[in-house]
Amino acid sequence: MASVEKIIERALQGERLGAEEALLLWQEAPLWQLGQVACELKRRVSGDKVFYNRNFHVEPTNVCLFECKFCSYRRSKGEEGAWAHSLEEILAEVEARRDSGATEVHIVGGVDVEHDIYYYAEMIRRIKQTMPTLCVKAFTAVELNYMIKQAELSLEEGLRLLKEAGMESIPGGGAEIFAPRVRMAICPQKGSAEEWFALHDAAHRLGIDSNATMLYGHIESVEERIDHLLRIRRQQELTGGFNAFIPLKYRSAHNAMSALGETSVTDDLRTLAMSRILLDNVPHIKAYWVMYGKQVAELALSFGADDIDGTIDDSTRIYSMAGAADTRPRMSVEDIERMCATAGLRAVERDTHYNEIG
Ligand code: V47
Ligand code: SF4
Repeated sequence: MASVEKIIERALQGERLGAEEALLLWQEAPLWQLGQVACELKRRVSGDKVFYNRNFHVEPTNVCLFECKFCSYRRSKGEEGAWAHSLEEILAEVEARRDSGATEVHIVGGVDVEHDIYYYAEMIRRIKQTMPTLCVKAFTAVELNYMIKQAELSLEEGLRLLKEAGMESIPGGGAEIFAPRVRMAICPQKGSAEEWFALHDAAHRLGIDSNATMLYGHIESVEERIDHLLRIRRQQELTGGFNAFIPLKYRSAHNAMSALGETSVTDDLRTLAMSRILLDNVPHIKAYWVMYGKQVAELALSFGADDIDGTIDDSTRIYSMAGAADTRPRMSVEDIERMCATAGLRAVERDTHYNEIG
C-alpha cells in the first residue's frame, strides 16, 4: 500500500484518491500536512478569495413529521417551543429586509404535513414579488421528496413547479450520513441515500443547482465519512450541479443523542481538509460559521474552506437550539472582511450561484 507521502504527492498532482488512500491519509497524516495540501488545492480553485453572501433564513415551521435523533429543533404540533409562521408573517420578515442588500433567502423547516407543494410554490412566488432580486434557495431534499410525493408528482414535475415559482437553488441538508447503518440509527424515517441523490440529480438536470452536506461527529466511522464523500463525488461526475460541500458538525445540546457529546476541533479541521482533498470536482468547501462558531470558522480557512456562508442577520435557530454559542447569529460585511484578512485572505461577495458581486 502507498505511503502517506506518496498519497499526498498524488493529491498535489491533481490525481483522484480512492477509498483506501483516503483512509490512510485520514488516519495517519499529520494535521499540519493535511492543512497544507488542502490550502494548496483551495488556492488553485479560488486563489486568496473567501466567498460570502448577504443572506437570511426563513424557517416557516419547526413542527416536523419525522423525529431524527440528532435534531434539537423539531417539535410536535402544540408542544412547547413549536412555531408555524403564517404566510403573512413570512412575507413581513422578507419585507423588513427589502433594503438590506440581501441577495439570498435560505428557506428550510420541518417536514410539514399541514401545507402542500402548492402552498410552498405560492410562498416562493410571494417572496419574489416582495423582493424580486432575491435568490430563493429552498427546502432540503427530504422536505422536497415529501411534498412532491404527497402531491403525486414526479420529481421532475414537482421541481419544475417550484422552479417556475422562483426557486433557483436547493440547500444541502438532509444528507446526514449516507451509509444505511447510520441512517437507520439516527434518522430512520428520512429516506435512503438513493432518494436524496435522485432529488439532486433531477434538480441539476433541470438547471437548479444545489449543495451537499455531511452531518459528522456522532456514531459514524471514518470509512462511512469517506463513503459519503465519494458518493457525492460520483454524483458530481454525472450532473456537475453541486456548488459547495458543507461538513456539519454534530452539535449535542437538547436532543436524543446528547450523551455522545461533540467531536474535537482537530477532527473538524481534519474533516474539512479531507473534504477538500477528496472532492476534487466540487468547487467550494463551506465552513458554516453559525455551526462552528466564528473562531473555528476562521481556522477552517487554513484547512481548505473557501466559503463561510453569509451575514445571516439573526434569522436561524437550528444551531442555537443545538448548542451553538451564538444565540443571535449575525455577521456584518466588515466582520467577515476582518475575519478573512486575519487569515491572510480576501473576502469576496458572491451570489447563490457563486457569481462575484461588485
Ligand atoms: O439536514 C440538524 C443539520 C441540516 C443538527 O446548503 C444538525 O448552504 C448539527 O443543511 N447538529 C440543515 N447539525 C442545515 C443545512 C445547511 C446549513 C447551512 C448551509 C446550507 C447550504 C445547508 O442541519 C440538517 C442536519 O444535517 N442538523 N440538527 C445538530 N444537532
Ligand atoms: Fe425534522 Fe429535519 Fe429535524 Fe429531521 S432534521 S426531525 S427532518 S426538522
